[in-house]
Amino acid sequence: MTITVTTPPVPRLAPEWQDWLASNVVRGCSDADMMRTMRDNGFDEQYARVAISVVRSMTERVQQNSPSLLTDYKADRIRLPASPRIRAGDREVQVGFTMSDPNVALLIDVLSEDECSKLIQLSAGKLKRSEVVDRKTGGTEVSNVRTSEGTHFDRGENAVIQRLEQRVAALTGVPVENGEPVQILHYRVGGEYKPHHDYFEPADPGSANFLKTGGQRIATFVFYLNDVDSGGDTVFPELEMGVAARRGSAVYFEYHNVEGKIDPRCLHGGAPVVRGEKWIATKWLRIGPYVSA
Ligand SMILES: O=C(O)CCC(=O)C(=O)O
Repeated sequence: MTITVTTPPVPRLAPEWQDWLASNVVRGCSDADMMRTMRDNGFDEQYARVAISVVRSMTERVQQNSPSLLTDYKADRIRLPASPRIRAGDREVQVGFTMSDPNVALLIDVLSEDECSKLIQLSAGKLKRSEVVDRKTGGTEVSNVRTSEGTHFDRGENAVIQRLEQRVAALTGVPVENGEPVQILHYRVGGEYKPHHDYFEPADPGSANFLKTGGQRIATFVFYLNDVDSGGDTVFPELEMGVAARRGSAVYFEYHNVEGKIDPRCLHGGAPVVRGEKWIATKWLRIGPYVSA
């Protein structure tokens, strides 16, 4: 008699996790750190160990043979479909304009009036002075560069956030898991966010700490939750362009050029509010799955 032993197929590691492991190896992360994150995300320990060792050995070989392949993320073209009206999951969205080099788009009616009001209402009681990244230490600090108050919602925290995240994923093709928690910001008269970059500057000593949780940022959505009476545009000084805050619309921009290099022309800021107030929701997208530290 012949006994055939069959072993169940080993599930394939999702491409996002392969990318996440590879980018961590490139950054010099230890196996123990990667293991901890995979375990926290429900991976079996033995499976995670094998996955880390396979991706590490493949990545190190590529690193030796063609180092340029691993250095950067490449934005070939804007991650949004080219059409005046596009489907964003459960909602049809109007495209106000798109530009490439660098990739920027204005999206109209991405959030309904009710959704905007709900996000404001849910945030109102829990706002704290906003902070900025400390580029030396990898911590955060209060600074006059950013004079807003803010709070955040964890991924999937409520129904409006879930819809927003699904729309972002449908528009960009970037998985929900690669999104940072939605930040809600409130600016009063005079409140502003001086021009800055949202990516973590590779040369800064503090960046390594932020890169641990999903790799480099690749794109931003700024959703406008109210109309601002005067001022408060999102400004792009290098592009000589400003986007007015209009309830329900969003400006989307990416940070990498067609050569896969970070393009500093995505410099942007929130101009001072002159009259009224400004509420926005910011969503940053990472190259790999984001797991908060
Ligand atoms: O306030 C704005 O319009 C821009 C906000 C911003 O730059 C950010 O949150 O990174």
